[in-house]
Amino acid sequence: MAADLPVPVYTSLSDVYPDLLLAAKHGARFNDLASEFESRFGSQPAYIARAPGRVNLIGEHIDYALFGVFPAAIEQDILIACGPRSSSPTTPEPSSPGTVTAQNTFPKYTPQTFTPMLRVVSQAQDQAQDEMLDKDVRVQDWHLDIDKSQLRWESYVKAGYYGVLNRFFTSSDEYPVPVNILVSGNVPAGSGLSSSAAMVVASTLAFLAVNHKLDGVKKGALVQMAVENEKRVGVNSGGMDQAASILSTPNSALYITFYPSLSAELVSLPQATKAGEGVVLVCANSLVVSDKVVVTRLSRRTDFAHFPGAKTRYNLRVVETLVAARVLSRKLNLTLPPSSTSNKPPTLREVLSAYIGRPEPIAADALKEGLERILAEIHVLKASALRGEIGIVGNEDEDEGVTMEEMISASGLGEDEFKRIYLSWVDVEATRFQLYKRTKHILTEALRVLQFRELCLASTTHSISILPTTTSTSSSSPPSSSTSSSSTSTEAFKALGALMNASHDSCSRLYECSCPELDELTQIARESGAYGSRLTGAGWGGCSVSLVPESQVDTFIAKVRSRYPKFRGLEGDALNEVIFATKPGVGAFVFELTD
Ligand code: NG1
Repeated sequence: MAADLPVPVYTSLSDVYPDLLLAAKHGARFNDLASEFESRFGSQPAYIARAPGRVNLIGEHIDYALFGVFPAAIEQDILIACGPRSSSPTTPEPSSPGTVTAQNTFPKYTPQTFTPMLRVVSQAQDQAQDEMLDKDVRVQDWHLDIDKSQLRWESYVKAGYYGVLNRFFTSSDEYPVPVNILVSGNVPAGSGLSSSAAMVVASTLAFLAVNHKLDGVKKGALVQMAVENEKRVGVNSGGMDQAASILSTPNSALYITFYPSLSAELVSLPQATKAGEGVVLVCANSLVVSDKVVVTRLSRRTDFAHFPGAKTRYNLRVVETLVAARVLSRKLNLTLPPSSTSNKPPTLREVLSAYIGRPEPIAADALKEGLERILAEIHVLKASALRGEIGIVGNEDEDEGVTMEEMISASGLGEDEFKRIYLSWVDVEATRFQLYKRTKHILTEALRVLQFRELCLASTTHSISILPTTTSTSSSSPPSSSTSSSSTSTEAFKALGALMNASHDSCSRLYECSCPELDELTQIARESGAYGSRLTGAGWGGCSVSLVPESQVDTFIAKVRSRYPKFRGLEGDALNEVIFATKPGVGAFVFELTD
């Protein structure tokens, strides 16, 4: 299983990119970074850690409801060159162990120097540790100041370092080396392509490598570390972004599930039946900055007051879907596991589990069937139904939602308890809460992800499990969808495209996480030859992803460029930065420089 594979360390890029053109292109980037490092720090870097961004093909806003998602690594990545810092006239020996001098090739990110501090753990912990641990184990932990109230580029570097320090430098006679690092990369920031996860993964890898701690570190363990590390920046990330960055392999997407535990499966997109009939993913940046991005980068739990989008966007959706899960379980008389009823509110995935009534892990076919059945019952969440009005009015788009009072009453909780469970950790603002529309999006989107996976499996016949998996993700069971394995690849691509389009429409109409520009961009993409097009990531701005016939990429990009107003007049690199083709790419690795 790939989770058990070691993190790859290469000394030649042709081992990573067998395609000569690709190897040459990336070789030039690695060389440039190494030369720049040498000119800034006076010596060659020892390693370059590399972690890609990701695009989510389908499965939006359902990871926090614990439903499976379908991302893939993109070619764009973050590179971190690093080397132990030795004394020289320009860089005198630092006084403290583990001091980091961090620079970025982008001039707007100013150089930073920071030193981790050893902090004595509390008395109680101290005693407990004394009893449990050998004398030579440190009863202090490492601390780095990470400012969660601002977006600072070095916070992501520190987040990666933090985990390495506290996991690998626990012995009292071992200290991290002083390090120089130089960060570069081409994952567009704040566009839904997970530049932050790529930064944290690359940083974690760089500090492991430069401290000679990479031996024996497996990919699965690195995912867990990177998820924990990213939380240091205040992101309660579900693991989608880090798993995609680390576990991806070329030409495969990942089906990642979170319940009952994190698991991932490699699934290839359908292969072309004839040469030249394959597909690529085209990412296009709407050039609208998502307000949400700022918010989740800081924290989903604190400090929202000064980011107005938080109250009405991402965090509001999280609250609406959690409350909807409780109300639905009550309306359907479901018994939820005790663990999910008190301080940890149940998610819609847990409600579905109780509804299906089988022990977890539940296989994909049973999940699909359960989703189809429960969808026929969610009208109980409509505002009119919750108010007990006779004769349900309006279609789903017109459901007006419920007031705070109506929502509390539907939850069956007292006001204080409701606020403690659902609102004490987040600040949201709405006059109406949309329980029905949000639930309909989440459940139909979860179904679309399963259908998408099935279509891919039908045309590729096998999948590989790469983390400890549930039976639902490790099976290679034949799909039961209407597309048979004898379908042509074009039919499969059309069916995948239709699911992507339906996903976007649901995001736009039911989840209301699109924006006029993303709606326009995806519409233009569909009219310019894409099999399907949708927003990717949180939405409210950022990127779209389109499934495009490989042979038509240039025409497609030219058409989108001429029609999407914000792209008009862009040429060369400026255009390549906002719209680019990518295929599921290779996951994170370390490049070791040899003399
Ligand atoms: P982006 O904004 O693309 O990083 C965010 C969340 C994901 C997921 C998507 C919506 C973070 C770090 N990531 O993605 O977990 O919820 O929105 O599908 O907040």
